[in-house]
Amino acid sequence: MFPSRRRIAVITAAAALLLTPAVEATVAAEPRPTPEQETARDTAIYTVPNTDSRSRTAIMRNGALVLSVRDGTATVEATPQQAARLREAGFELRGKREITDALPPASGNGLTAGFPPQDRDYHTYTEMVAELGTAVAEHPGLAVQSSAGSSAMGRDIPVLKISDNVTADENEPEVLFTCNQHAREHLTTEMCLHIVQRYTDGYASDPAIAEMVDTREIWIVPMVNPDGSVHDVSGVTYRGWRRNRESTPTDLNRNWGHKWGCCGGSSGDPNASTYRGPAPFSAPETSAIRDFTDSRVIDGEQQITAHIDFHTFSELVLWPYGYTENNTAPGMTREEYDRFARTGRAMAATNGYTPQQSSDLYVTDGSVNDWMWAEHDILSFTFEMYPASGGIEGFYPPDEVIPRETARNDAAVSILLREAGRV
Ligand code: 0X9
Ligand code: CA
Ligand code: CA
Ligand code: CA
Ligand code: ZN
Repeated sequence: MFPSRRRIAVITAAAALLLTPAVEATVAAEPRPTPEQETARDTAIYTVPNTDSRSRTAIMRNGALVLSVRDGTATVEATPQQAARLREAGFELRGKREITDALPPASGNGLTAGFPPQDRDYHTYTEMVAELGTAVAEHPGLAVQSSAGSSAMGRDIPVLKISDNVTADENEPEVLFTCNQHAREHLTTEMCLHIVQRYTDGYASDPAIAEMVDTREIWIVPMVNPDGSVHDVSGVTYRGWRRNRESTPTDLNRNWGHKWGCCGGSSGDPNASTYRGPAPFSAPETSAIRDFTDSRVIDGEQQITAHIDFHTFSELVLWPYGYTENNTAPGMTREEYDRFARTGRAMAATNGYTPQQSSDLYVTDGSVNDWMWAEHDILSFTFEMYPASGGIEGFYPPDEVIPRETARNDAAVSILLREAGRV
């Protein structure tokens, strides 16, 4: 069923492009980051041996970014200033590789956006929208599209709902999947589209899928950060872009409102890739998902009980809190922590990822999971997808891995849907 769907989607997307030739250019006219902010241009990748969660948090506090960790050796992305600060602080930075030398070729020219021919199975923003349209057209009784709001540059942020009696709001546990908060993490958009496909195309033939669709309401946001995602694929190489595209770009996963900026887990430097923004929810993309989530409070009760925010990469299952290394904290009892750990470990046992509290990696404040849990008691996880480790190329695995690496999370997603019913 998928190949024909894919063909239809490609045709629809092509038609959409023909009909609206100036869309990218018009939309792109709004906020303009400064030239230095166009690419992660002057950043380089290093390895730093013998790190632990404390020292990785110190690395992040300097505005640098830990991309992955293997046996204590961290792969770190840093500007020259950040690298100098880290060395002054006593870190050993090895094996410098300029990011511009490592970014794989894309096919854009700054105005048009798209994946290069060898990565054509990845969906651009336009193709993602077409794919959702196809899912609704093929399954009008199971799927409805709505909007969470608009990005900084005015792009719609689509939300797909999947359930039986989908146009009605039934009294069923609701589950949220979000993808692509970080622009360059394109495999996550494919993960969300895979979930769409699995719970629509799979309904007629798979009784376990049908049971979940009948007893849950599933919300899917394939691209939380459409501007960043389009920007990342609009150059002659991939740009290694992480943040949104406000005039001063914000790291969306440091912009959420619980304990925002509290604990050295984000940066106040507008040039840092973990810049938290000027205020909690200052970014239109985070405030759109916040408003959508708030809108699921009905008669004083949040309907969404479970959530996964997909990222790449490192093959991890992470749970809150991210802002503190303590397991328990205000709003997180021992029992609640144990439920996170138990569910996280059960999911990780199915996909081979490493399960841990998110601050075991490094401290993050203003992340989505902390807000979802603290504000709404939503069982909220981060999945860091394939690959397990690597440098900047880890964000750009060949499109051949998409089917395997998205299906790899099927059992984990099933576990979360089941757990969502235990409240
Ligand atoms: O730093 C992040 O935002 C995530 N890693 S990434 O390499 N994709 O940027 C990890 C976030 C995990 N933190 C929490 N869930 N609190
Ligand atoms: Ca390929
Ligand atoms: Ca239903
Ligand atoms: Ca409902
Ligand atoms: Zn990410």
